[in-house]
Amino acid sequence: MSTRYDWTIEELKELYAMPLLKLIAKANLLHNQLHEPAEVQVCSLISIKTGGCPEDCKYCAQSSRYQTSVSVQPMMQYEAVLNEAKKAAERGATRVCLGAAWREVRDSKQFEEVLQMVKGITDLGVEVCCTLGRLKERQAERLKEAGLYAYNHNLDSSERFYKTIITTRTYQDRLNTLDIVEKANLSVCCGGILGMGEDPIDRLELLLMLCRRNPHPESVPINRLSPIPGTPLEDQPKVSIWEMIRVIAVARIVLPEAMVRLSAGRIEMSYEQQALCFLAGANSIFAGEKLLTVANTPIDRDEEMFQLLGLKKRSAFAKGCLK
Ligand code: SAM
Ligand code: DTB
Ligand code: SF4
Repeated sequence: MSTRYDWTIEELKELYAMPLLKLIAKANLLHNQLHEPAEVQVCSLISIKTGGCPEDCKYCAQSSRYQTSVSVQPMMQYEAVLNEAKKAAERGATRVCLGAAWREVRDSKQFEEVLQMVKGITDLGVEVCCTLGRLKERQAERLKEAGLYAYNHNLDSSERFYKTIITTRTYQDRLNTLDIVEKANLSVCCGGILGMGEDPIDRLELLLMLCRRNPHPESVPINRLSPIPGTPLEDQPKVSIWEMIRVIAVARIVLPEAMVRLSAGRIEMSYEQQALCFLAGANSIFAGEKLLTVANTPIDRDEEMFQLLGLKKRSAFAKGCLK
């Protein structure tokens, strides 16, 4: 099957509305053809600069607009970051994502430090991804030169719904940054969050936006909102696992070669629920005690799940799919 860039919203709606087991079967067929189904990539997050972000993303613990339990922290030191990355790699992580609560990258001493961290972690033989907010062409090139593998910049939802969640930047700003990332030959990581009060159509419009990009993003994180006390979304009801599975399956079908990452919200999922997500096409998780600021599934539970399901941890820099 050749990669398609001309999906329509009607087609996505049809997929989303399929009987669940049929939808999973369809996604699983593609997943087995294009990926090694027993393999899951383990990623690890390091929040190198936590809190105090000037943006107003309504879901985020790190926005300075909301009173959350997250306090502003100074940027982490090189050694501490490298140590965390080493520990993660020893536990089987083959991708390390460095996050900073910045609106944008500035040409500064801190950026130079990030470049050093990227170099140091890349030398450990793992894929490094950064999520630092908006960035300029030259900054993207410098990250690439330092060895950066991927850049994460989520679109989060449909353009229509995005406006109700974030007012300090536009959807178009996000798309422009994605273009800059792509131009620097960095691998694009772009996904979204479920459970912010959006309609299913918003989730599908996000997927449509992603699968109409040429090339497709190589990495698509699917987050379930982790409601943060103090943020406007603190009381959002939890999105059902069935909705999660449907989104993952549609993502697998329309973005067949991408890594689909089961991201925030895994802590509340049973092994059985996660197994269904893997069957539907998810092939990566974030492991470690914490995501950026919130608690994640305990490490020993993930080890047990890998044992029980007979999963293998994917190696670094493996080609995205078997094709
Ligand atoms: N500041 C950078 C930016 O905006 O691109 C990166 C950091 S941000 C924490 C990365 C992504 O994590 C967000 O785009 C969102 O999809 C996800 N995220 C943030 N807070 C979350 C929450 N409370 N629950 C679920 N996902 C969340
Ligand atoms: C992504 O889409 N999810 C990860 C990663 N990319 C950077 C981050 C999840 C953050 C969850 C909320 C927190 O820890 O504050
Ligand atoms: Fe800042 Fe990123 Fe959080 Fe938005 S999601 S408030 S940009 S750290």
